[in-house]
Parts: sequence; C-alpha cells; structure tokens
Amino acid sequence: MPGAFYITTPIYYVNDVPHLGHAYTTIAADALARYHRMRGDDVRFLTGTDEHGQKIERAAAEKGVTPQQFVDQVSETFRSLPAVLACEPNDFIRTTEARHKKVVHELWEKCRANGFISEGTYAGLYCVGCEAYYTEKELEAKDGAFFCPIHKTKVEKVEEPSFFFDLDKLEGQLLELYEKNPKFIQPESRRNEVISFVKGGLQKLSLSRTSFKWGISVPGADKHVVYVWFDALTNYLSALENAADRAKYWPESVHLIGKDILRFHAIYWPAFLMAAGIPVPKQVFAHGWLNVNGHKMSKSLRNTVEPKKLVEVFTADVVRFYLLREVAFGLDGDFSHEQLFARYKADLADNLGNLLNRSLGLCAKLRPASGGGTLTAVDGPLETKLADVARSSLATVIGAWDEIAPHKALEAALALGRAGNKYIDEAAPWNEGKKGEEGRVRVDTILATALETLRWIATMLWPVMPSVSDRIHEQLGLAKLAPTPSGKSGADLWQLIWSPSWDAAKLPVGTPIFPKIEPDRQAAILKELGVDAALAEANAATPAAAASPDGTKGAPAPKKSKEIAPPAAEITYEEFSRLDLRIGLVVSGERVPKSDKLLKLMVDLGESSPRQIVAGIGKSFAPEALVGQQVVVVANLKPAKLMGLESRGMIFAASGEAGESDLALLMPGKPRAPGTRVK
Ligand code: ME8
Repeated sequence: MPGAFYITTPIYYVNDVPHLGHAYTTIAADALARYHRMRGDDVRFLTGTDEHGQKIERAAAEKGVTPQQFVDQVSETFRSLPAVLACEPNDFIRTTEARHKKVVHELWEKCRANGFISEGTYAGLYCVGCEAYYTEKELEAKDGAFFCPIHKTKVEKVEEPSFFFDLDKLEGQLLELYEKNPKFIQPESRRNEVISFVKGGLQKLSLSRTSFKWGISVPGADKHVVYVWFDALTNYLSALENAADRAKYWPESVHLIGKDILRFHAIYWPAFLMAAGIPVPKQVFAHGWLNVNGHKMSKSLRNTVEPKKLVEVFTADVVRFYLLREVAFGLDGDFSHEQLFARYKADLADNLGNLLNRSLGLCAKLRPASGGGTLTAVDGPLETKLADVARSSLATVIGAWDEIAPHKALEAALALGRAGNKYIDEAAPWNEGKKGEEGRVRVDTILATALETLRWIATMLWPVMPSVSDRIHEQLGLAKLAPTPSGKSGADLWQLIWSPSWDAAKLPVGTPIFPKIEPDRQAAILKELGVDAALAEANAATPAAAASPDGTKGAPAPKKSKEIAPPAAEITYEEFSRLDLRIGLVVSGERVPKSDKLLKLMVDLGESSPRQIVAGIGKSFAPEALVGQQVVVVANLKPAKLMGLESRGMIFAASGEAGESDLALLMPGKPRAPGTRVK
C-alpha cells in the first residue's frame, strides 16, 4: 500500500562551501526518495542550510561581511548542489526564513508551557565547530587543555546566563522509545551506542546563549538566542508549514544523517518533541564517514573533494553509483579516485555495459530490425534459471532499500548483470543461428531473454542512476520509467513481470553507455581534477580501498603488538600451492541462531551457485555489513559442520588487540571477479 514518506538530510552549516561528504548524504536521501516514488508513495524530500550560531557569526566576521550577507551567499552554493548531483528535493529550507523562526518560537513556547524550560547560568566547555557542550571526559586532554574529538580544536570555557531544558526528566521516556521502536535508531550498532549513553544519565541542557547575537531570539527574552541545535532540528517541522502537509508527512519521517550528529537527532530531537507533546519521527538513520585516505573528509582537515568537478568528469550517475556501491551504508568508507576508476571498469563497463552492448550487437547481427515479427522466448532450462535469478535479485533490491542498504541493492542488480552475461556465454546465440528453424527459435529466445534482463536491471538502477536507466530504456525502445510525483500516490513500479517479448521491427539500437576509460584518458582525468599524482599513487597503494565492514578502513596502522608469535615451521612451495585461495563476494549473510560468534554467509566464488561458509567473525561484523564485500577464501578446505551447518571454505581475517571482537578482513585492493585465484 503506498503511503506518505518524508525523507530529510541534515541542514548543512554555511561556514564553508559543500564537499563530497555533504553530497554523500544528499545522494543517499535522493536515491531513497526515488525508491519510494517508484513504490507509488507520496514522497517529500527536504534539504537546506543551518545558518545561525557562533560558528557562522565568526566565519562572516573573518570575511568582513555581515552574517546575513554571508549566509545568503553560501546558502546558494548548497541550494544549487542537489541539481548537480541529479537530486530532486521538494523543498530547501533556510533557518533564517520567517516560516522557520515562527515554528522555533512555537516549539519553545510549548516546551516552556509544559514545564521543561527554566532559567539559570551555564558554566562549561563548548566546541564552536560542533556547536555542542562537552564534559571533560568526552574530550581529548593535552597539556592541561581540552580538545574536540571531532575537530581537534581547543574547546572554549563558557559561563553565561542561560535557559535550560530538562533533558534529565525524559531519560525514562527516551529509553522506552528506543525499546518499543527498535528501528527508531539505525543501524543497530548506533542504536546500542545511544542507549548506553542515555543509560549513563542525562543532564540538563543549556538551551540559549547570551554571548553572541546571531540566532533566533528567545520569545520574551531578547538577550538570549535559541541554542543553535534547538533551532536547527526544528527545520524538519517548519518545512511542513501548512497544516495539510504536517498532517500528511509528520511523523512519517526518516532523518538521514552522518554519525557525527546522531546524539542531537536521537536524543535531543525526540526529547524536545516529547516535551512539546508532538509525535517523534519514525526513524533516524546515521551513516558513516566518507574518509580520504582514512581521515574524515572535512573542511577543517582541508582534505575535501569537490563534487561539481567530479560530476563534470564522471557524470552524476556514476558518482552516485560509486558512492553508494563502494561504502556499506552505515559504516565508514574511503573515497579514492583509483577505486572510482576500478569500480567503473569492473561494475559498469565490464558488467552492465558489456551486457547491454553485446545484447544490442547480437540483435543487430542475428535479428536485424528489418526481419520483423515478434521476438518471444520459448523457455528452456537456462532461461528458467535466469528468470529465477532476476526474481530473487528484485526481491533483494526491494528488501535492501527497505532497510536503507543501497550497497546491497546495487550488488543485487550487478549480480543479475553477471548472470545475464553468463547466460549469453552459455546460450551462445552465435552458434544457434546456423541451425535452421530450431536455431532461429533459440536465437529469438536468447535475444528476448537478454533484453528482458536489461529491462529489469534498468528498473533496479533507477533510484541510483536515473539517467542511465532512462538511456537503457531508450536503447531498448521502451518508455522511461515515470514514478509517482510528490503530492500523489501511484502505481508500484517494482511489480515487474518477467515477459520476454519484443517487436522485432523496433529492435534496439544504441551507443555504449559506459565506454572504456583507457590509461591515457585516466591520467588526463586525474590531471583535470587536479589530483596530485602522488596522492593518486598513495590511494592506489592503500590496501583494500573498499570500505571495511568494521568502518576502520584507512585508519593509521596500529602499533606493533608486543607479542608477535614467531613464524610456524617452514613449508615448501608445493605444500603452499595445495592451498586454493580465491576471491569471494559475499552475497548474503545472517547470524547463526544461538551463537554470538558464527555468521552464515553465502559467498560467490564464480561457481554455479554461491557457497555456504560459516565464519566465526560475528563479534566483529554485522552480517549485513559484509554483503557486497570481497573477501579471500580458502576454497579447498574440507567441508566441516559448525552448529549443524555445513561450511565449505574459510574466510581470512586478522585479529587486533581485542581478539575476536576486533577482526580485520583480508580484502583485495581493487575489485576482482569472484573466483579469481589468489597467489
Ligand atoms: O552538522 N562523510 O552540519 P554540517 C560523510 N548543521 N558525511 C559527511 C561528511 C563526511 N566526511 N562530512 C559531512 C551540521 N557529512 C548541522 C546539522 S541538522 C538539524 C543540523 C554530512 O555542515 C553528514 O550528513 O557539519 C553530516 O552529518 C553532515 O554532512 C554534517 O553537516
């Protein structure tokens, strides 16, 4: 049943221009919005800018302009970003707008009327970068001073008159919210983090500032400006300014954010709403950080990647694909230009592009449009098998979007691409053409089946690569998908029916969508992007540039453990070569019931079907985080039974200081075809 779906990004600070980290959240939100539009849901997608607070006031002063001039200027760079990224928000809210101020005042008044706001004096530590209060134990101490764990800057001592919010009164109610709504905070690991923080005890929160001016004044107390997080979080409500929208979209909201601002969204925001007697949102989903060589991409660390330039070179669809495919959503991941080229080649050019080009090429050669008639499939075993893969891929795609796991959705679409290519290899239409009437039926069957596979893949890709999907539809001679526009509910486009039948007179024509990028061109692109050759090399040398499922990818190497065991007894090369090591792709995973350690994984080793491997890595990894990851597998280990389940292989991992709870998986530095031998 279609329903209302309200998706939001954080509203971004305008103290500097947008970078790829901001683009990442906006792209993920847009893809999710598109998935829901395809389902026929009435979608509202909101983004915007956070324009008040001490940080902005200082940034404006540094530029020698008024805060208003400053925010007007920078906000525009954020407003124009979504279109560059092929994102289509329905609204862009600025916290300096009148519609927003009005709702902030209303929320404040409600909290005060219900007895949650009182007056006093605040004395403590404040990070202007985070616009957040900290206790000493949350900070990094050095030479008698305290530093923000995120910005690495010295925090400031603040002492000023302030209004306070009784956050402590809501501890029980918050814990009940998390308990009764297990999906309120996602992913699971973040939920646990928040629960233990709240269980550790909440303190009253300073809700206004008096030592600077740039903010929304407190109703009835002009000397105070509203604490910038109370102001900012309210944007999610103030953008639904008319009553009909409020009734329709609230509280059907999913707040997509980075893990840096989880506490504000998962504790403060529901607490403010509870105090005001307003329903809390449906979900807060915190994704991980996009790192550059292991460090969070951020303005203060000066390691940002500029999204516009990247899109000019690669197109928005490819950048969207790379970011959502590369990083297991929810965990940290590394951005590298090298890896972007590698994904482009392996997933887009060699898999999807190849399937499209060879299918169209075979149509032109074996069944030119002038031949007329209808291409229908008379199913044999190969066709039935492929249709089954298509149906199960589609179910995986839908399930993955429902749990906000774009990387899994993309992997399922790519798996169908691989199956399609394999199908053409096995069905070998080039041989059938020579076999008279029977052969002609087979040729029609194979071509119709290949085209149908492409139609399904193009549908699955639309949320992430809308233009590519449109172009594939066009090349197949089909109308583009037309998902439900906002404000309406409509048809569910995910209800695909496998029907390989094509009018031969309208057989597809087209040019390659993912042309090969030769090394010369690659070097020229890197130059165009201003990527320092040394940086590119460093990226290439970074092992497993893909996101690590435990989110620690690229972190500085830990110090040598004190007790490194001496090497085991020597073996000969012959003995070593008896080991058959292969690249495996994790296609699905679940926990083994009653075990906190064992995971049951299905791993594609390029064989006719994925293998079941039971791995003792469950204390370090959530099974869903492994899906889409490439691992190294001992492929010729004698099958064993673990808790009654057959395991056909072993996955390589290295333990850290915390043993089984701190494993690092061995992964290839670039994507490799499943089954590739490791020597
Ligand atoms: O926090 N990796 O604004 P902000 C992944 N105004 N995501 C990143 C990222 C990175 N390296 N860098 C930024 C604020 N982001 C507040 C929010 S909401 C009511 C107020 C994304 O400009 C990510 O979504 O610092 C992160 O949470 C957000 O940008 C922070 O943006």
